[in-house]
Amino acid sequence: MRILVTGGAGFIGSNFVHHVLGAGDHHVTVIDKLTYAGNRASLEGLPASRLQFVHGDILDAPLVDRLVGESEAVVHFAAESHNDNSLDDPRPFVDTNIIGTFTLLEAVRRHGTRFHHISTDEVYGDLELDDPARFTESTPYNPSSPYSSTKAGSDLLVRAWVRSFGLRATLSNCSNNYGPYQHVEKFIPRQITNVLRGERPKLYGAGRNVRDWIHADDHSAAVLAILERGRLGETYLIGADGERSNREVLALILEAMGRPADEFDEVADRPGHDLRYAIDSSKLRGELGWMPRFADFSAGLAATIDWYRRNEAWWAPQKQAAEDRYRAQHTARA
Ligand code: NAD
Ligand code: TDX
Repeated sequence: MRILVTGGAGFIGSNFVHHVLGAGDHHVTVIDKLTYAGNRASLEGLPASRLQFVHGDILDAPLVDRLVGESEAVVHFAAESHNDNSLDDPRPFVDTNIIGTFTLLEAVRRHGTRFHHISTDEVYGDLELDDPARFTESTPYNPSSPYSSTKAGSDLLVRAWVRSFGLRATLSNCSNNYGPYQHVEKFIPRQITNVLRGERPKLYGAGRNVRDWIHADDHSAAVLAILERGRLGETYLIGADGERSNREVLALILEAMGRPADEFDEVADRPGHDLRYAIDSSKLRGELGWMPRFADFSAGLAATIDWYRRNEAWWAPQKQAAEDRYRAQHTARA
């Protein structure tokens, strides 16, 4: 299959490209704007005969139309993805996540191309810590942040294009990913690289917030299964039963890296910080037989720590800029 992958130089997009090119004889074209979050180095070492890289913006309608016309399927990862940045400056989130998705949908509609939309569990808002409920495909949308509201908006556009125009599309909403190639602004790589640089990890507030962690390669396998065998028009939730508080995750990182358990700072909390996310992925497992391979979170985390140790040349150029952004955000909010 000839697959157009948007945002393929980002964290999950690049993991997906590695997964797809390793899983069969698919051909992948990546379109990526190479924002601060995109990195061509994340696609190094892949077979050049089956991978084409196009440096471009998903808001560029003529370019998108041409690339969609050359593809049999589109998998849409490109987004502004970081909640903290969306609190600072929401505009790029509206542009890329909403108008960018609209631009793709219109091209896919013209060409009749199969489309898979990548989204997040954050569209459902948050849960109480002691709530036995988990998100399902029928949980009402209730996003909290500029990031999650623009992702919710993009999901609704896809659903409307399916209903109104008969688009051949599927959607997936996944929980928090971890693994190689994740930008150092995000929680797990930020703390790992802080420790590697001799700096103290930063926990927002008391660290009680719970995230439902899944390895990016398990996310990729689920997306490929939905692309190949999912029912058109359907939404699938992707999660690996990985609920942990931020404090627990940080304790695991410190332990795995041989640092004292109290060697971190509690810093100002994120405004509007969602308390807990939790995914019920029974539909995906039951219909498509998908199961996570990285069932042991501590082992997956240890492998991820090892990856950041071995790949300092990949992350070091972005570390200072990411920490400078955090400093500016904290000063602006103080
Ligand atoms: P990321 O920020 O690491 O990567 C985003 C990529 O999109 C970058 O390579 C960037 O250059 C590119 N991009 C941004 N704007 C663009 C534009 N206008 N045109 C073309 N390319 C553009 O993000 P990520 O964490 O890999 O997330 C990928 C997708 O998965 C997003 O849609 C996100 O909402 C979703 N998602 C992420 C998680 C998570 O835990 N990170 C969980 C569930 C869903
Ligand atoms: O330094 C930090 N300290 C800290 O305690 C950072 C960067 C984060 N946190 C907390 C905030 C969250 O509770 O850790 C948790 C995870 O934070 P992020 O890595 O920023 O992820 P989150 O806001 O949960 O969103 C992620 O998962 C869902 C992705 O960034 C989104 O793109 C995805 O949709």
